[in-house]
Amino acid sequence: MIRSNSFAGPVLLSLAILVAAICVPAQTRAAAPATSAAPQQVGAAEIFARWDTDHNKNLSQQEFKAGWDQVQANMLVYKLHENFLAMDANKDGALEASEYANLELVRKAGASAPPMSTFDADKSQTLDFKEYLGFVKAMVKKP
Ligand SMILES: [Ca+2]
Ligand SMILES: [Ca+2]
Ligand SMILES: [Ca+2]
Repeated sequence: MIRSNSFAGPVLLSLAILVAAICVPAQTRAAAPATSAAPQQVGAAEIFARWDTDHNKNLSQQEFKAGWDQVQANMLVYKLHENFLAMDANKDGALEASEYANLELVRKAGASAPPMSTFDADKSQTLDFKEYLGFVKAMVKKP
């Protein structure tokens, strides 16, 4: 039973589903010492417990925000990864110059877009996902 303040209820439940979908629960599963029955259910209760960092069975606004921010961050990485895969036209797991040039952020920036080499940390002439994240971070940073 979740009977805390306004945040709980259906919102939390849909969040739980969202989080369960995003986070591969490998770590949590390894940590949990095999609770007899359903081993792979990441339920609302578990999410709640994870977010309730001071374990008072109540989500403070701060705890909620921290948890929510995490979800947002996960979502963002998830979306960026989808975008990365979509832009990887030849499906080799990296973006080369021609694919880089097609990125929306690059096209929008036009002539002022930094060359791909700026973000190619390992000088492979391609951007892997990690380098791509660096690129996105740099490009969306508001001046
Ligand atoms: Ca709490
Ligand atoms: Ca590619
Ligand atoms: Ca690279």
